[in-house]
Amino acid sequence: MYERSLEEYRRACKFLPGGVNSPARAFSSVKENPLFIKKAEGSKVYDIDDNEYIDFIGSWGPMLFGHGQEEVVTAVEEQLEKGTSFGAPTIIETEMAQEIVKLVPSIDRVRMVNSGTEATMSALRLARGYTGRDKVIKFTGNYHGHGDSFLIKAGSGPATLGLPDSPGVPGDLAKLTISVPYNNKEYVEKVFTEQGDEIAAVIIEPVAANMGVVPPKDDFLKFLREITAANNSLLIFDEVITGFRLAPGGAQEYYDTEPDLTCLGKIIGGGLPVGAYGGKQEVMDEVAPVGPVYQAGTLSGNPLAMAAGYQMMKLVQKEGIYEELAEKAGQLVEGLNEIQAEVELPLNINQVGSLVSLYFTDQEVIDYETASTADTDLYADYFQGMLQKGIYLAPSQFEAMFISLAHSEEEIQNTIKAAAEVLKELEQTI
Ligand code: HOZ
Repeated sequence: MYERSLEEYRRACKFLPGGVNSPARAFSSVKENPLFIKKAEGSKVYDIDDNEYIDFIGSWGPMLFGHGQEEVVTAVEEQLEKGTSFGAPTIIETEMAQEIVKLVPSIDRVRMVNSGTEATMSALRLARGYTGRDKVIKFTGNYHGHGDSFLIKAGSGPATLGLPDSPGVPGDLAKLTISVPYNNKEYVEKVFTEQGDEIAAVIIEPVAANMGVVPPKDDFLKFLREITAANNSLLIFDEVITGFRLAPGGAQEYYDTEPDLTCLGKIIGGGLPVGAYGGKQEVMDEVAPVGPVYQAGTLSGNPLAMAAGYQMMKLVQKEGIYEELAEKAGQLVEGLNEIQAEVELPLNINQVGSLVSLYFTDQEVIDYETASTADTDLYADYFQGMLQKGIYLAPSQFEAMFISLAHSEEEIQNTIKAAAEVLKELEQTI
């Protein structure tokens, strides 16, 4: 079924570390070899063995409207004719920025970069430059890309591979990152009481989506807003996943809490490499060339990425799309809940908007500690069973399911049916 993918994987391993360009793509934790994808369309991906799958990875988030969205493809094609990169200002950068500023109220000025990692690294440098402080609070199991200051108790690939702290991160730098349990106010308060005047920023995924999906507790984000303001620290929302996924204004609109800085990526590029960070003018004016905090990039604001992103910014303003996304995800979750009631398996489901996680644990998942109680072997079996039935899930218990507008009701029902069969088979094995 996956012969050609296996062949290509073996060849890739001779030239690429682990055969992949990002560890999250390796299927090691689900005891499989990665599929090599040849094309994608709407809600589907197709591998080089000609297998067709309903795709719930969606390129790890950007494909809010499914693959090959018409306006996005046309805009990229048109831009290709004109040139792929100039290393000079273009009008489309301003237009894109203007849309972001319009949609995300906490952003007055935005700087385009090339990835979510670059956005978070740059936002932290800016927070350090602006406050004149060095320490940062992050949350255990949150993943902010692979910048040195963030590979401390990180979720996503590091959690999947059991490498939450990476060698190569200088110990002296790692000491400046204080890792705190997600959703734990007392812990945050304690850190601020002891070291408040040294904290440049608190960075958070406002909905954690790199240890599976974990919503913030009731007023946790508002609490962070208050405690950072009281201590003259900045609040950074890493909205690389949640930006334009939960609402046009992201998680900050969804939870009505404004950060000082916001990091974006994924959806704002419609599948092209892009990232961005932005915030209030007073803070963003510290960035070069206006201010002294240096950050730059040859391909920043790349015209192809901006052309795609601009169309995405227009599309997310269509009436009713977020309701439709949540409804689709709700149908999936309703189906999974029904299965959960029927099978004797430790299962827990989290959903926020179009982000869903099925955890193999009987504990409510509220942070990394509870997420870690999930049985990753059971997830691996579930993943393999679903794959055989044509459902392409993230190859890790600690990643989200991304529902898109391209998923039809029939595909959602087929996914539920497949999950029921796989989970009932799994029940027999434990
Ligand atoms: N943030 C994504 C995983 N949660 C990125 C995928 C990758 O690291 O390749």
